[in-house]
Amino acid sequence: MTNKCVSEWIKEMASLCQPDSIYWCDGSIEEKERLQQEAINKGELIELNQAKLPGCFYHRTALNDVARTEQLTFICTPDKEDAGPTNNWMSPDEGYRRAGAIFSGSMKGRTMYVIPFSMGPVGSPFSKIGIQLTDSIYVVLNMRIVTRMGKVVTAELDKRSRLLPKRSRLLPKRSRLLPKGVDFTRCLHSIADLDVNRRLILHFPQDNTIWSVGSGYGGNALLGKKCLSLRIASYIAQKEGWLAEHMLIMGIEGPNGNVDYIAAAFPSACGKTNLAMLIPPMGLKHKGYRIWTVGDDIAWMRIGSDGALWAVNPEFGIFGVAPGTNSKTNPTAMATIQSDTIYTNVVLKPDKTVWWEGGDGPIPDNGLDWQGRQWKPGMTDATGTHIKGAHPNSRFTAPITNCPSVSHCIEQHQGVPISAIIFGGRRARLAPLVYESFNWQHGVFVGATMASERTAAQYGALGEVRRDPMAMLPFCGYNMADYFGHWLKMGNLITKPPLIFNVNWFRTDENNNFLWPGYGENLRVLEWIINRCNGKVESIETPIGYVPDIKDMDMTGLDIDTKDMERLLEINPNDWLGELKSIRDFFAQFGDRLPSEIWDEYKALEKRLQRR
Ligand code: OXD
Ligand code: MN
Repeated sequence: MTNKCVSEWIKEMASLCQPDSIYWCDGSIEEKERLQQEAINKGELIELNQAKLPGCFYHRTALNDVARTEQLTFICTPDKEDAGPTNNWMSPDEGYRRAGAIFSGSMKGRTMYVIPFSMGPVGSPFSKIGIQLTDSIYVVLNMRIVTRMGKVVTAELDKRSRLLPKRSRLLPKRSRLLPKGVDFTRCLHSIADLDVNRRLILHFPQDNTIWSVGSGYGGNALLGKKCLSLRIASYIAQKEGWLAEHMLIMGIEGPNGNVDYIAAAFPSACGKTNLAMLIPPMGLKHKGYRIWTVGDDIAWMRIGSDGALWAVNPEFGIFGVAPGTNSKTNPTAMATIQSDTIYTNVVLKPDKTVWWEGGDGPIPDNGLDWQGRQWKPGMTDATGTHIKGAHPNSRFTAPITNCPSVSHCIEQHQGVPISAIIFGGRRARLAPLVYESFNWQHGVFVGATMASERTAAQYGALGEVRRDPMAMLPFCGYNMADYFGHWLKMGNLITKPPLIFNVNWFRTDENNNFLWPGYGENLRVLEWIINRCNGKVESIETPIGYVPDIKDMDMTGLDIDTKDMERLLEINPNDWLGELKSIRDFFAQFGDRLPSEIWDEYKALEKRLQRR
């Protein structure tokens, strides 16, 4: 490593955390095997049945460390207003002081692993380099899957630093005041003592720095993912003029062999991984559709020299939710996780294979649950509640290259051109199956008013709505009002903008039965969307946007009657006027900072609805 700035930063962090040793990860297979063995010896990993699941391992988290802890996640900007009302805020001084006290000596008796990683293809001028320091082998092995890491990235960082003017390579006194141009995200992570009262996930956008302490859970600890690729990247993207989004990217190869790419934002647990890996339904098979998966969670989108929007998946792996994943809901994901996968908090079967609720195969007679306790189906706790074997947020981490539908474009430095942006949420009643925005500005309003309902079966009271603009509520690294403003600005710069749509797979009838079958059948909606992008079909104008004429949707092989299709596409102006109240309350918290264009769209929608 020739970059003095990097080595001095590591020295400074090591003197804070006091590890026994420091190890630079090279990303080799030998290193992976050595670390796996060490993790097995320490009880951090269990080797799974290598005949049935080659290269697969099992991990259990601490009981209190099973999900992202949004309440302990902070944006640390000098001015609270810059974090905005939807983020937790702490001043940088307080953040460094409070987390510093927990990091202090936290790696005594441990090794500090240095992980150089690239978000995006190595060598692409659009990719961002990070270095994560961590004391967790589990984190190293997961970062190895979800990012490109090791020697190649170290070499790339050295190359970038050689290209800098000499003076900016000099080391400043305080690492967090690094000079402009030294371009890597400083990611410090320690599991410390896994005490939830000593857990903090801190982002310092001005310093290009992330400090995460006290958690080993993926979303909190794999710092290249949510922390860098969304929170820090969204801040950088605003400065540099691009978009960092919580979106899947998929290619739809049509009957003529053309591939149209779409990017789609859905709140967590609304089926992004399933959509990105969709299998065309039987009824459309004869058209020869193929789906190409570029990414299932994050999209970085830039304006290309052609004036279109081009998207890259900065990740290299999939960190997916296990429960509910099976050969019917997502056969492609099931194929993806048969090798080289780390399973976390699922059921461990006696034959050292794995299972989860809503998974494949018969329910095992017994096994060890995610807490390591003996588990049998039908067990109940003291209150009579059914005990689940797998944690509801149990996960698999798998290389995207394992995915049978992986796109050959994942290494393309400029990414793929996006024809359509899709926003979506879970709405039992309100939103139609699909509608198209009138234009970019209206599309930004559609994204900004995204919301998802909690169902009685899932989280809370039926119909309760959580507003989640662009599915970025937990991930926007700066004031969300400014984020809307940035989207609007981007619209002025993109000369060939994608069309913007909204979809809702979850509309139900009066008996709470889903009206739309979902899964592979969603391709019928995507087909209409692509046809709209290519100017092949007309649409019907409504107060909220354009909806399909039913005759333009290919329903071959799908038994759904016209009345239900009409209900799926129905727009009830009174319901929408009610929705406007919730939208207004949400927007009000941004005060004067909310761009006037968003209020213009609000008022225009209100007027169109009142006219009906
Ligand atoms: C999420 C995830 O929580 O992708 O959104 O893990
Ligand atoms: Mn996500």
